[in-house]
Amino acid sequence: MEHLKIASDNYVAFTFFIGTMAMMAASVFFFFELSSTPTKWRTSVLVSGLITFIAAVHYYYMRGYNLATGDSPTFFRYVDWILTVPLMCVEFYLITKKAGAKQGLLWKLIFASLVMLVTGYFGETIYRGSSVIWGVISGAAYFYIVYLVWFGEVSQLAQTAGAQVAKATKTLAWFVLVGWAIYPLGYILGTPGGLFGIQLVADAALASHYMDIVYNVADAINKIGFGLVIYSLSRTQD
Ligand SMILES: *C/C=C(C)/C=C/C=C(C)/C=C/C1=C(C)CCCC1(C)C
Repeated sequence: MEHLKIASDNYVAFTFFIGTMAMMAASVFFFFELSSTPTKWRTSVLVSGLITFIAAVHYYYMRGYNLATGDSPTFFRYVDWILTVPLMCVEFYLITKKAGAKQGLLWKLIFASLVMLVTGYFGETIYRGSSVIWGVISGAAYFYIVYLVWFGEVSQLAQTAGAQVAKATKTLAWFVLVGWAIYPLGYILGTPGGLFGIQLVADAALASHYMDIVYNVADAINKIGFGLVIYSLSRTQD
């Protein structure tokens, strides 16, 4: 086996390693806490663990890929997101289900998240030259999700699902509005002319390094933080 050296100022590799470990630790935590979780919250906490577990496996691969090639693991990144973001939509559905959430709402959220991610993938890979257009379409799908969780069905249902569910949903809505908004920043930094034709980082290699750091930090906040909100909801009286 070859031993690869990591420079002490290689922050990209650093965040991939920390990301892997943090996702693993969070998964162990959520899975072990399941046995002491009230039955009605068990599926929600299980899904929190699945989200960080899927991310842990992908981070393990992304870490190795980045270490071996120095490149951005765009493919693994998007496979991870395509599996985990719909699961975050499932979380919204599960906690509002008792207040009457229909499956139609779940499909709306999942569909919007897939449009957001597939168009983002196009902009980062096959159609890099038109990353602005794809970014805008992806952004529209993102704002639709923001709308659903802040003003639409999700928020309306949460109001009638008890004080604790309402509070948790509001916190999760903040994650979507602020935490998820970090991703388009990474996209703008990493794609050519990402900000409506303005190239923020001229050096392409450097641009993709910045993008990875931004995505890695965002993933840790959004996957582990999101899961912990669900976990604390499971420890309330609601
Ligand atoms: C665990 C992973 C999560 C929560 C990933 C979320 C990803 C996004 C919210 C990505 C959004 C994007 C845009 C809104 C526009 C540019 C392209 C994307 C895909 C980076």
